Amino acid sequence: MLHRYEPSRTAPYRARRQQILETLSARQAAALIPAARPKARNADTEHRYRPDSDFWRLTGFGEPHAALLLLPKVGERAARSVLFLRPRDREQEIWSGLRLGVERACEALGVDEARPIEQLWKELPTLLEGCTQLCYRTGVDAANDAEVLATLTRMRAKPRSPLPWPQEIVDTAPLLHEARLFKDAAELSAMRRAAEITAAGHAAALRIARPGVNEREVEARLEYEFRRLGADAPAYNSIVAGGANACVLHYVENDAPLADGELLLIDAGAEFEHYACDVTRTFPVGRRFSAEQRALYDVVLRAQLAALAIVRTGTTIDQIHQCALRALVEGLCEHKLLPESVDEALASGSYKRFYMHRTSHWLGLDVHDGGAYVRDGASRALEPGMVITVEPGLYVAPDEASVEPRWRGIGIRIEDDVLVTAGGSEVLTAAIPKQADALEELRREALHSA
Ligand SMILES: [Mn+2]
Repeated sequence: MLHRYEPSRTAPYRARRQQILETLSARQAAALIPAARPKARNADTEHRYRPDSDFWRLTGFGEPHAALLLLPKVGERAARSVLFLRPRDREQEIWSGLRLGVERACEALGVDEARPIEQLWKELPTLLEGCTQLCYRTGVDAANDAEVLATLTRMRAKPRSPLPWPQEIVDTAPLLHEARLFKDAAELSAMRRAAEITAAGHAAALRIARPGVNEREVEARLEYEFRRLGADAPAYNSIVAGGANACVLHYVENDAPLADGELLLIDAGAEFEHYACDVTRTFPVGRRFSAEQRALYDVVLRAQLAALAIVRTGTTIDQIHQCALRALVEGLCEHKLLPESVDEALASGSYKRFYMHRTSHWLGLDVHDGGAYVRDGASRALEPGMVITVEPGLYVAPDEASVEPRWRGIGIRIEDDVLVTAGGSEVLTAAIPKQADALEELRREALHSA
């Protein structure tokens, strides 16, 4: 158990805490970041535990029933990190697994102090003395919210205390999520591993997909590969959508048989050390794309490559979207799915019946990672260390009456993850094939070996 907490691995977490502590000291603010609470699935069964992303990024500690308190420099007292966690308990550990425990926490995690979680609310008022702000995210956990309010109310009731107390509760998200936008070396290494595992999963899925196989078998094969290679879990519910199911953007039933002549859209990514990968590929269930499938596939791929080509420092998230969108609309007009001109379609928004989502989102600990997309009222410019997805698609609903029947029921999305670097960008998921000819070749091989 303790191998999870090698002291040699604490450096990145310590550096991230240090960065936040400096900001907090400048504001005379403390930050309280609770661990996620285990969630019931049904009756007395819980979902598999997944740490809160903010808590994990600052601690690397994966147990529930814990909280990180970051305290600013106050007078002579240095800034410090205090971890509240469950004490060792032999009887409990027999049922639910070994605990790190209070005694070992400082060495294992590099925090300055460790205390039993049972003491958190009792000791918090004393620890917060001298702080004028408390950074804490309300609305996530009602029980914690009530305790935080009670704590501040208790402190307010001691008006003769010589030290100030927090008179403001400030959302932690702007502080912590802004930091999360810029990935450090350890984070990038986890994201690269998540991308490798995801590539293996997609390759395995491509090998077993064929007419008659159920979407759920493809899902299971993909996720088998994720887990086999060390992923925590899929980073989000895998989408394995044959044929017109791909026109449902968040299709997760994954329970229909695949049919020859249809496409299969797979949107699935591994989570490694709690960092997400997010990839979509679309390929024929049989050996070949039909003429219509190929025409739209090439439009989406062209749009994706055009958008990927402009990812660099200074490009805005909106420019990436506009670039992909224009290429998609050009293709829709070229193939007469839209009757008007490209500029008319862009102005009227008529394309939205085929492309109704945005092109990019931040990626990191959360698949739709935190962090502001808009700054000073304008779309934000990319900077080195940021990771985004680029994922244009086209979806022609099976009942789309405005187009010829031969186009209906085709859903295509192509999605990669891109790191913005000092010199340009790096596609983290480039190893997963997406050229139409390469996909047909892989399909021939897969079906041949059947
Ligand atoms: Mn995505």
